[in-house]
Amino acid sequence: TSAMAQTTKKFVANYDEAKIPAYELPAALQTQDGDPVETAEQWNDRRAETLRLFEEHVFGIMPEQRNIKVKVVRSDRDYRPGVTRHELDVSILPLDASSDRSPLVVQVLADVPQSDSPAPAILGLNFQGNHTIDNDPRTRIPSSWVRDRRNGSTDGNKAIEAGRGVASTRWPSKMITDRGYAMITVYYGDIDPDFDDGFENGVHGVMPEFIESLPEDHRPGSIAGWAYGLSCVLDAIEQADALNVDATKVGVLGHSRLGKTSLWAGATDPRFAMVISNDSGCGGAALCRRAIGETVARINTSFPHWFNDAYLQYNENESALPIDQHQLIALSAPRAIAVGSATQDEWADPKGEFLAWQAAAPVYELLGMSSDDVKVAEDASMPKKQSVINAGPMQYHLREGKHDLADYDWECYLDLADRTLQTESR
Ligand code: GTR
Repeated sequence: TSAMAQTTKKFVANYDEAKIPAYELPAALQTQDGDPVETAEQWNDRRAETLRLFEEHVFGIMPEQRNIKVKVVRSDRDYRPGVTRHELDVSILPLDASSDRSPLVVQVLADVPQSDSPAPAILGLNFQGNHTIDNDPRTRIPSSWVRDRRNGSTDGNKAIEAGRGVASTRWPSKMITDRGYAMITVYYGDIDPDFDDGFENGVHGVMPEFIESLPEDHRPGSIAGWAYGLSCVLDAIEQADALNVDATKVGVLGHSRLGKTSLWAGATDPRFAMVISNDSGCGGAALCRRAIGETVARINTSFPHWFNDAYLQYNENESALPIDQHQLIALSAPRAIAVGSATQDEWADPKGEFLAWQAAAPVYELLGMSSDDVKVAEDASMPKKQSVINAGPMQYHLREGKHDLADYDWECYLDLADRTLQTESR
């Protein structure tokens, strides 16, 4: 019976390069009408077109307007010598100022090196709560939904004391502030809970009129919601002088589903000076058309709420997509971009991430990357483990090890920040 066929059809991931279907990537530098894109000005239009394609076919649409309020709720000077730990509340308010709907309150943690001049920063969402980044007993524990970890660090879907510090290896705050950067982090579930809630909760819940005004296929999934939240946090960084962070030098970082999110945040918000994708894989930096490891069909089955409904039509039909992921990377041009992969992370297709990074280089070239740097990017082959390719504002690295955000990854990202975010004033 067909019911039988459905229940027995299991997804088996392909990891064999020889079984990758023949494919051709969409040209980043050609309009949908087939016109070549040869100048920076023409790229402006092509960029807008590309952004719209990702909104309509992949992530969904969020409003251009944002309305936030920021309050500093804690400033712990010399949390470590020379570093202030701040906690902020960022309220995401309804777009219509006359609405009486309650705002969504997002908790931000920021470790900022003390200095006369505002610090550059790396902003990244975390998976388990700000209290999980170290053992600080004062850090607030989120009251929003968390994934039940079944390991004592949560109580069902509630975050608890026992979770303090459990994610500390991913957030090497001392390394970051020693190098002169602020580390700013937010629990992603404060912005939108990571389950299919039909737009009820989180940031979608603040703007029901907007969401209902969109065609159903274009309504925003969670990745679009999380990325919008990151823009709201950047608004807060701009507004909160007490933080002493330079909002023009903020890199946005994310791991895995949150790496998909940082790429989309970098695409939708050009104020992010640097964009960092760590092991982002399918829907992030990895080319969809290779269909190796996690595929569009698989991700739409496990996590349909991350994307819009239009994305479903590309299940086992990747070549029908009007874009591929090199164009998501290219939307960050000419800003600094880092793509990091890990050797044992085949599910995220390290090679597909590398090829997408490489295929974005022509857009960087059009926007001024030097021909020497273009040559480095275009001539490179997949690097060996624990090595880095630097081509102007573009960086790719392959870490040895599993799907994770590790010190080596951070070192690579901070090196790129040193090359691209720092100025004489510091
Ligand atoms: C996996 C998912 C990946 C990646 C990962 C993560 O289950 O298949 O796309 O996003 O979760 O976010 O850790």
